[in-house]
Amino acid sequence: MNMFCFQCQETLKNTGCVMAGICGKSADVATLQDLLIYLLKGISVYGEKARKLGHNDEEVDIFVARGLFTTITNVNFDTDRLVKLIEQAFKAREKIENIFLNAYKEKHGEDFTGKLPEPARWKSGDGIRSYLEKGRNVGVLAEKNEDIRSLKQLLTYGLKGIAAYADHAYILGKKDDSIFAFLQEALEATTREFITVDELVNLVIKAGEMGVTTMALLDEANTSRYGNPEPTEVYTGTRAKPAILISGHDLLDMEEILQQTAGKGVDIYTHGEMLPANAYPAFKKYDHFVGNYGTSWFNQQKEFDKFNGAIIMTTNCIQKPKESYKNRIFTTGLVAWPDVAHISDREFGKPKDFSLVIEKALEQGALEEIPGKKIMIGFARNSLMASADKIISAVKSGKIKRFVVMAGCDGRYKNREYYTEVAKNLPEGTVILTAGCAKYRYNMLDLGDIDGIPRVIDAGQCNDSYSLAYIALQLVKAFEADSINDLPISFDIAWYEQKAVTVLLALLYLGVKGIRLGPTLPAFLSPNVAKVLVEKFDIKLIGTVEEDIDAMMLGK
Ligand code: SF4
Ligand code: SF3
Repeated sequence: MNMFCFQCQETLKNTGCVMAGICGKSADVATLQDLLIYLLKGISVYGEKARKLGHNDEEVDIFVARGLFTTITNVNFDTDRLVKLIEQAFKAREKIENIFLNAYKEKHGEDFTGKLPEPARWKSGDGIRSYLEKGRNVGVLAEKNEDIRSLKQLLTYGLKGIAAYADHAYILGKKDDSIFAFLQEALEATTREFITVDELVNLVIKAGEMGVTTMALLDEANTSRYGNPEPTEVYTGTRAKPAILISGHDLLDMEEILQQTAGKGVDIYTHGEMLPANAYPAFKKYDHFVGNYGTSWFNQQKEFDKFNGAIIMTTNCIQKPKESYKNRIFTTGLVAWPDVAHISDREFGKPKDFSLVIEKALEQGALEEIPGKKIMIGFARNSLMASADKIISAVKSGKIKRFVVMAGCDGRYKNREYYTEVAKNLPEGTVILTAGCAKYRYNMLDLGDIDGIPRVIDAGQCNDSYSLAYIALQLVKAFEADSINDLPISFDIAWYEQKAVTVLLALLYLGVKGIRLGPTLPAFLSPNVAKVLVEKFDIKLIGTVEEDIDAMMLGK
């Protein structure tokens, strides 16, 4: 075994990647990521203690969040960058250790002499060799108790999603200290030798609560800066002009690229999870913002190969670039692939400099013109609320019989055809609510509308699942129901990476029962932990299309 990782839905044989990742992650990258997480735990040991004494350090707080985000599936594949992050982690640990020790001495009048867990103490030899050696012993399997391991990983993956959303909000100038505090409280808890199953379950539910808080914060960050998404028809073809394709979730990158390309004769298209950018008023005003090209992440090799322009990846999910486009794809932010040009971070108060990407787009010349259809997007919280009366009366009159939430991620395997078939075969009177890249399984189908309400309501990125939860809670009020479970809503969620774990935990925290999850249950759920989730929340694995549709229509 060279490595062990089972954090995503496509893990080898639904047990764990052991030689290299199915995602393309090398054993070294996986091992360095394990060491980085280990050091983040060490930082959090001090961070949590310092906070209890009224101290924290914002640089350390955001470093912990970014460290977690870096290890999400399909973000960072570059050993050099991970080595740098590990070096920074040692520095951050030292910084927060000193803050804690000083605060302790100030409060107690003596030095701290308590015992600290190993991640807070371990010192390395220099360089990658010693990192790899240590990383091999501190990964997932270091925890021997299967159920504790399962809960610790479920918690850690929930934290990764929270961290990613918190970082997106932070980049846009919004922060909430309770989120940073929780990331460190929970990471510290995973270092405790005698932590119980109950304590971990409570932390997992709290991660769901913090997931809601963080998605709400990001929603506020996005909408306060770019306006509320509006129902928008998005063109999916291409025009014969030089162009840049933007993928990922980072809206500030989107904004800056639109600004820097204005009047340069370069068109802008979104890909994957950037599609929702087309619905924001602040972006729609640009004439050179043409629409969306392509589908979800796993099709990128095929789709980028055919897209003749420059491409930029702002968050996950990057795949191994093919030679045909390796010289015209760029990464930025936390995304990294060895030997792929990287656009550096912002210097304080200044935008990123995307001129290399723009030059590349111009150098490439015009795209081939390919006609495409138009798809409707932009049904986030605000625009859904604007149609609330219409939706409520359609439910009361029986025209809408059921909502099916089909949010989450897309993935490469054939069993995901299930979601296309469910969408195609749901009876009239059903409305699909979606967010995340899962939508690409059915957003090109012509499913029509119900009195002007589209049968696929697309709220946006995976973090915009917040809008779906928000609207469900508004319907609870409108129908004077006791909970979401009393509404005609079913949940048929697709997961792939760790942000979807956060969304799932958020739904559990909101009390949603009977969620269908697929295309497989997470490999990191031990039989006992899976049993708890089934007993407490009635979570179920997807079945056949027919059985599931019949059951959902009966509210089961
Ligand atoms: Fe395997 Fe997924 Fe981990 Fe990649 S992220 S190594 S595919 S489990
Ligand atoms: Fe998709 Fe990667 Fe999860 Fe944000 S782009 S949903 S998989």
